[in-house]
Amino acid sequence: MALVQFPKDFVWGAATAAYQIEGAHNEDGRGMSIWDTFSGTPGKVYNGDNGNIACDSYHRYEEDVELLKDLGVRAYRFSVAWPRIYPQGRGEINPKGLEFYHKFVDRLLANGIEPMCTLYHWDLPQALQDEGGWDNRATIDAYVDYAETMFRSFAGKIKKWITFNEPWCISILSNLLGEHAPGYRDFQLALNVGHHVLVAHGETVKRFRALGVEGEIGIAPNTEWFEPYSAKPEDAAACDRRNAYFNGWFIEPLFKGEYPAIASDWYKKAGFEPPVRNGDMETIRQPIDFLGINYYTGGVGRKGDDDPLGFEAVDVGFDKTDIGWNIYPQGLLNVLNWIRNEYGGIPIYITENGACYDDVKAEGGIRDAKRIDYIKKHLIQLNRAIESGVNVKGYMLWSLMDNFEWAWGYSKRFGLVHVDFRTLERTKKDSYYWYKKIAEVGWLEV
Ligand code: JJW
Repeated sequence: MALVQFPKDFVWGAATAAYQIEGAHNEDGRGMSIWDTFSGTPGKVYNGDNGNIACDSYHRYEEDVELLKDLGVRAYRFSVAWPRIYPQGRGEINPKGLEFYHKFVDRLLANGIEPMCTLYHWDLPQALQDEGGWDNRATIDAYVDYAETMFRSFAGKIKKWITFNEPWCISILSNLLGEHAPGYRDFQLALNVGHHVLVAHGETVKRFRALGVEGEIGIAPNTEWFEPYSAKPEDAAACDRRNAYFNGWFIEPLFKGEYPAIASDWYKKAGFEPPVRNGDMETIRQPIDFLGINYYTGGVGRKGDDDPLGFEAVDVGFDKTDIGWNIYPQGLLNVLNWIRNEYGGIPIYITENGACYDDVKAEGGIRDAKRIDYIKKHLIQLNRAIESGVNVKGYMLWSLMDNFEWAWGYSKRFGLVHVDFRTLERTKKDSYYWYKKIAEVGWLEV
């Protein structure tokens, strides 16, 4: 038996996002977002599910804070619905929207839980999408103004800010693969969106500094890691391209002010380039206070001919979670080592990691041993990174509770807390009690 010990001041937390939990889609002046539109379009979301009610956290936030309090976490990562603050994306502020988040944040603070606020977790106001969304540079200005409104309104209350959740999903998944809102399939559009999101991030960091906001600001890219199937150089090169396409594209510009050549050369050959204007890359390279890392999966890959990247994943028999993703804990260590080696000692928060498993309901509880096992294995790799000197400050487990899992609707559960989506009743799973102990003592036994 060995003890895996985390630093004394390590921040244990849990995460959610507005559209996935809040519900109250048409209350108190909230405007429409692209996810209302997308989930209202037949065939886009499993079972025709939508976030109209979700976990009803808009009304049940006191109960949710109680769950966090009892869980014993020091931080809660949540997101703000932009269309609650600016129903049309810009212009008139909706005071009821601000009021809701003030009541909620006050409640967190009163319970000793530090708010970590994501400004954009995919729910773009539909009014802005109607003008082209992130393809239109005017959306950058609207976003920075929304961010400033939040900084001013929550000065002294919220001290950790995340500009964007998962730029790869905002651009590629939503505009090339068509799986998420707004659901397009156009690579040039995806590159435009990704670039404008990064510029909006940089402009927001500039505004944050100019306003002298007390606190820290960062961004939360999602990462995956692929290692080569064989020692053949072409397999290594294929994985380098895959990692550059998924991870480097959205991380390298933050630190080096350049897109990774490994990917951009490839795209250029195919006739695609990001729409970089003078000064953009300098803007994107604004120093940030921390980097958020979301990590769930990865695997093994090699050179392949069918895919535009010249890459193919190889199934080498990894166990998978119920969402079909490989369980590859060492990929988390590889991502963290890569960041440290390439970009230095930036403080890092794991802003998402967690596991999708269906319930195992049993007498007296919900026996989600597989979720516990997944989290444990990732925490061990995280500990190896910390012991190796990677500057990891905290871990925000996805998710506090089962919620609307985007294109999968309510069919995929990531929560420490089970939610019955008919009655909205919350039930603590075994993993909740297990994580509570970790958050309390700061170590685990393996
Ligand atoms: C990849 C599907 C190809 C969320 C993906 C789909 C590929 C046709 C979980 N992270 O709910 C990644 N999540 O809101 C943010 N992360 O490709 C938070 N990444 O299809 C969680 C989905 C995801 C994905 C889902």
